[in-house]
Amino acid sequence: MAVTGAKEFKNYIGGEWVGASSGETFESRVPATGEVLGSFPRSGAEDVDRAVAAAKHAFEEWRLVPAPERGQIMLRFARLLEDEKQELTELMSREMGKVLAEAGGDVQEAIDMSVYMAGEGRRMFGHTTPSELRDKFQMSVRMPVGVVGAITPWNFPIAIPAWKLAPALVCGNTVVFKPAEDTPLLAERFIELLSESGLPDGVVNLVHGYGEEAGARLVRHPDVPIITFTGSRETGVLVTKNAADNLKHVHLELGGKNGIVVMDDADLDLAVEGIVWSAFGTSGQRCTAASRVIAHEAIHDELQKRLVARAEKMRIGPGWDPETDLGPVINREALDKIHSYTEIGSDEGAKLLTGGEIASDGDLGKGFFYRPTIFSEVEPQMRIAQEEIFGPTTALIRVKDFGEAVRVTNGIRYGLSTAIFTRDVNKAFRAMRDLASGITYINAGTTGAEVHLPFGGTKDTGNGHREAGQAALDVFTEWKSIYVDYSGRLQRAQIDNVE
Ligand code: UN1
Repeated sequence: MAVTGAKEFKNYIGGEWVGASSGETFESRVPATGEVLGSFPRSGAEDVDRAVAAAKHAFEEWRLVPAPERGQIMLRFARLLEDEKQELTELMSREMGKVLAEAGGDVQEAIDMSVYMAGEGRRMFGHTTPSELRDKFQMSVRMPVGVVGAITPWNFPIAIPAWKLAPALVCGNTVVFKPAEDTPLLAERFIELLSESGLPDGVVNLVHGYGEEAGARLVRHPDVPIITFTGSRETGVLVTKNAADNLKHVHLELGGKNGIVVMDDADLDLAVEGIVWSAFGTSGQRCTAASRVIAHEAIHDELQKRLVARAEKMRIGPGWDPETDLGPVINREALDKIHSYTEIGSDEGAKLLTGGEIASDGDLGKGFFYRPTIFSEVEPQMRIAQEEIFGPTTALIRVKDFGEAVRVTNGIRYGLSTAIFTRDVNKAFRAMRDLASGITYINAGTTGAEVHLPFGGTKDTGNGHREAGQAALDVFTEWKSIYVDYSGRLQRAQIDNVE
């Protein structure tokens, strides 16, 4: 793939490509090699303010565009993404680092979400309901809220912006988008295609920069009534606090410490496939990644043996190489954090079975590569079993029975995704009921959510909202109840129909 070189990219505000008012920039680098992909505006409050003003202005007209027409634009966007899928996939394998198959899946998820939300343009159902009074009609309808501030992470650089922007726009909101500073080039391509699909100027605005600068201003801006944020728990708390002064709607998708239960009656081959895919896919950098395996004692040792054998066969390399199983992690800071958890786990008394080191042979030394890492003899309260590592590290915890498996799986602060491998239908149904998470998989790993079901988690994974599916509409609209009295006289609810 052609390298873009150190080209300078811009923000997109009110339909124009403009630099940061400070003139400052930051660089995007390839995590596999360190090569520079381009430089981007390091935006500050002034740039955010201009973008919000453009979005606020555009809202007045956009909210009046019929929703099916807004949906049509989303459908065109989906088609443009389809046309550019190969290019975006290759670019993602460079800028974010994930392997080609997964990068293609990321783009596909954005296509699927855009198609789904295009259809919402013709649904977006409200309710009609009888009145307690004669000659009176009533209904509830969904109304757009205004300017949405969307702050997205680097791990799904095309899919997550689509999860947020597609429903926000179809619902009639306008958007100021602050993408992760690790994947700005993909965000820029995303916005180029979105604007090409026919959105009027100002409906979508892109402001590059750092969370503490551009992101913080967006969160505090009084003309931005909704913030949708995907990222760490710590930042989610900060976003909530800073948005509180303006009583904003805050939609959060935060961390996970997802567990896969493997019962004594499980299909072990299938369980191994599911664990390897969920623990090491995307180098463990999914909030749905399986960073704990809760194994029944009867199959624990056999499972451990097979997992280690599989992990040791994984080929580490750049994402764009079709031979690669495990790509780099996003940056130096992430690599250091992941490695620090190997030290923490060993100090806590867990047993390092494989991996646990930075991979730096040959060209790998230029990038940020970590070997797939498995710990055993992990106790449920250890930090490696409680804290989100966001890397290719998983912890095996031994349990005696189903009850203990459920207690251990649930014994964490997060509640995003859980999974169980079992052939016992009774245990499967109990797991569906008892595993405390927004998503539960039966006989599959913890990753791989589809776009038309609610996505999100319980406990510290969020604040009760869900994205994707119909649930996304609840984030991006407000209900309005409308009463129409055609009796020609003043009828008083709760009074005139009471004898
Ligand atoms: C995330 O890691 O933030 O279910 C999203 C999955 C993907 C989405 C993950 N469809 O793993």
